[in-house]
Amino acid sequence: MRTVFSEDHRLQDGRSELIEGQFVPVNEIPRRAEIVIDRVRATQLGEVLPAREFGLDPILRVHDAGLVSFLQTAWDEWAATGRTFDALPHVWPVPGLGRRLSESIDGKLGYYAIDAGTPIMSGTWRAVLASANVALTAQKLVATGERAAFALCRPPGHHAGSDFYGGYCFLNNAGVAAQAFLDQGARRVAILDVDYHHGNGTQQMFYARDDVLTVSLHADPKQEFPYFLGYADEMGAGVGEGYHLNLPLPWGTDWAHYAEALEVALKRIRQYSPDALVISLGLDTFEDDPISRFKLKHDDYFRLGDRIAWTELPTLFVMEGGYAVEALGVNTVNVLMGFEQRR
Ligand code: 6XA
Ligand code: ZN
Repeated sequence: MRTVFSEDHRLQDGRSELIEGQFVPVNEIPRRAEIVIDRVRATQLGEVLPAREFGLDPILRVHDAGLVSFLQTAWDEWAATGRTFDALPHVWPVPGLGRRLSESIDGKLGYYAIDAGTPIMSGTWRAVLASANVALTAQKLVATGERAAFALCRPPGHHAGSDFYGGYCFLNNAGVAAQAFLDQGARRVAILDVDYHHGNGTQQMFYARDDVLTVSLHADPKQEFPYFLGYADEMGAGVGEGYHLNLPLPWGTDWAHYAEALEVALKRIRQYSPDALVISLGLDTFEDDPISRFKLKHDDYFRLGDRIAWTELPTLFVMEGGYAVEALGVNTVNVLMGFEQRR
């Protein structure tokens, strides 16, 4: 399987995020992608390709133009006020406060962000655009006949919706790629999100559609970020009703319990009979992940890859979360190797 990677990910290098009432060093660090690409190269998974450029059109197929232009100019607007620290919001338009787009950068940050954990700095836009291009480059490999490809995206994407960003995500790389499959002739695409956190952005952007099936296994939002979405009773709206499946799982979930939910997910995907499968590949289900509470082990990731290959679908893997950094390369490549060994 070939991997697509861009060095520009390093331009997203935040200083701090708000967790449990404190500003702490960010978890979503450049080293994450470096350790994964090192492991890809060490294991000879396959060739590593650079990202091609696709412009804004494929991004604007699923994202609001206002969000995209905000992300392009946010740092400059922030820096123009004389600030040198990363840009973070501190006030949000909850329903009782109305929803006007302020002229102030502070108003804009709150308008588009869902949290105070997703810093914007001078290189953010370049890193974000490169990450989407990584996904689109790998998508093209699969669309043109490769059985599978790995988009080593950073920053991740699954919390970013059509018109909001957050949860370390700015543009929804998996969503952009899914739409690209459709625009290149696919009739149906499934997205399976195995990140520890619910892929709220992915669900939101396709919620009223039946041409993209979204299936997510994640920590129960009763207990975990993003708290407001990812419940089992969210099944889609309008023609999308029945095309969105959430399988929330409790803290402490190990492979035995995870695997049961995974079978439900994979059967639903097979029944849908998509032309392509996009995997939102988060590895924060690992037992040593510092911000998560599932109990998957190194070898379980081979099993995960093997089960995904069982669908026999053209498959695009898109990197999402995972913060046990030293284990991230091994765990990621274990999934991809498990997939390769089955086919
Ligand atoms: C709250 C945690 C953000 C979750 C990021 C993630 N600051 N999403 O890994 O998949
Ligand atoms: Zn996650």
